[in-house]
Amino acid sequence: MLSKHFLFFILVCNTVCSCISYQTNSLLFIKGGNFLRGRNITNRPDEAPRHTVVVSDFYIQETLVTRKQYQNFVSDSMYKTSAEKKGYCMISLEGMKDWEWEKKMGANFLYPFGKQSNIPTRDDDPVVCVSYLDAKAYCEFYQMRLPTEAEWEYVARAGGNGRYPWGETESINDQFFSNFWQAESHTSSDSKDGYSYFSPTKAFPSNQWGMYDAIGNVWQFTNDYYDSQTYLLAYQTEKQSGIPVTNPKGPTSGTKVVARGGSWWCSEKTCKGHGLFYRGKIQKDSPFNNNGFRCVKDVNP
Ligand SMILES: [Ca+2]
Repeated sequence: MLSKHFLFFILVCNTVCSCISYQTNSLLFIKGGNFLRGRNITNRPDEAPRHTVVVSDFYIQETLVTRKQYQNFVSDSMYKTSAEKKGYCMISLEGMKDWEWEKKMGANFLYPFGKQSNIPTRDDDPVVCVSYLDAKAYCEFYQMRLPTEAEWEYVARAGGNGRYPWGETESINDQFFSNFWQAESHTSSDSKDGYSYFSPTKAFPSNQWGMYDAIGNVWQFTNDYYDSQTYLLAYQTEKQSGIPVTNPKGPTSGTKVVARGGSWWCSEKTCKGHGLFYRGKIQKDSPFNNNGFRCVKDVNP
């Protein structure tokens, strides 16, 4: 299946967006095509039924936006993030209960565990403690946008139809391909994949289309409002017209947006959402220390 697709690696800031003042991470050119979205056997109705989705050509950032890149954006734009406005970020830490969160005062994208934390962070970690609004502002500043839910999944799947880009299991022969949580609960961590918290954006191999952290590490904001009926409506449209939905953008309004892919906080035991089927949803101005993003760019803006 992969041979049907063309992947061009673009060193983009020299060729596509030379107007950008700070270099963002490289863009992958994604040749449009179609993929099967959703699954019919699931206990989550918003993942069904399975249907075909068509997307056009676009570019997508090969890695998640890093903390350093976001810091450059803030320096250049004087932008103030949701966490800075609110005075806190919602954080999780090793030792917490599985669904526990802490409203950490003073935590923001520069201090994703709070200012007194001694947990090390790196410039090439994905930026976290940013909201959807913060992610959208970043992308637009660099003449890009957030991916639609369909665009994100098309690239993350890289031609596959399973739960993960590489198959149906999180690891193969104890080799891990993404950053999730392996322990039975969050009260302890065995970090089999090498990281208790988020990992540098190229710590794990890319998927077959060159996308790093296709899933895992941090949830990824999409530009689509969440609607539990999105898949059902697309399926019905295709059934009635005989034509699959093309470049779907989700509802025109809503209270929450879609985030996909799961994060370092997710495990098989405590967050069955990690993988390529689960559709996360979050308030537009909510910052968490396991949410991040990447941007896309239209071929013909
Ligand atoms: Ca991990």
